[in-house]
Amino acid sequence: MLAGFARITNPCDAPIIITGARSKRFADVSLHESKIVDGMSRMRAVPRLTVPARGAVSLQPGGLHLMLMGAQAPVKTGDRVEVELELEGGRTVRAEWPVRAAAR
Ligand SMILES: [Cu+2]
Repeated sequence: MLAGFARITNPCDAPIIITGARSKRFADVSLHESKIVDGMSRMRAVPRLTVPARGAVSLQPGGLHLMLMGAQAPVKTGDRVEVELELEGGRTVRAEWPVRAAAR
């Protein structure tokens, strides 16, 4: 299981809405948000993520992140994982994420 973090910027005059994500290298990719509930970190799925017009959204530890599950092959530090973000309206945006060692 891997988590993906990034800053997503939207240079357009209209908001963009991310409705999903996929990667050839993982069986399942989803948007999650971590929240502290009763002192415990909990994750929930985020079905729609709005990136405001001329704004940005940060995927970061303890907050929004991409959850990558079911790797088709072992993923090593230094690999680059290609992820496609699905946008409302049917467009997709491709991004490449370098794999880093997990913080412990
Ligand atoms: Cu998660």
